[in-house]
Amino acid sequence: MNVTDCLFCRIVAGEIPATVVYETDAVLAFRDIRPKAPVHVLVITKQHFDSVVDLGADPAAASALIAAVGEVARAEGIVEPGFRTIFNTGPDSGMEVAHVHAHLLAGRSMGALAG
Ligand code: D5M
Repeated sequence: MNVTDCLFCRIVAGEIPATVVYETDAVLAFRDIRPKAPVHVLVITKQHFDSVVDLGADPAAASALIAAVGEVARAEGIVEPGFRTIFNTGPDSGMEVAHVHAHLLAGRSMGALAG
């Protein structure tokens, strides 16, 4: 993908507004525009990776993203009672934006993934 066509690259570039809750040189976290829970934050790497599969080839970027998940969770006050973290990948997951992002969902009971 041409990164200039990537929605989240355009948010990183400041071309599209977002409600940013956390930022470092490597990552950006902002509120999801269609929240599925009282707290719904997306954590992305500023560098473009199509998915978590590609992110895994860059340990420094992967580490920065996971560290940011923890920082955002602390800042949002959701470490307790907990939160769900989701990486969608590919069409079967319902992935809409092909720029790696962790969904942080909290503020309600998520229920078990499998019964
Ligand atoms: O999730 C992509 C998520 O991105 C989806 O929950 C909506 C959200 N989204 C789309 N556009 C925006 C903007 N402009 N700001 C904030 N959030 C946005 P996926 O895992 O790809 O299905």
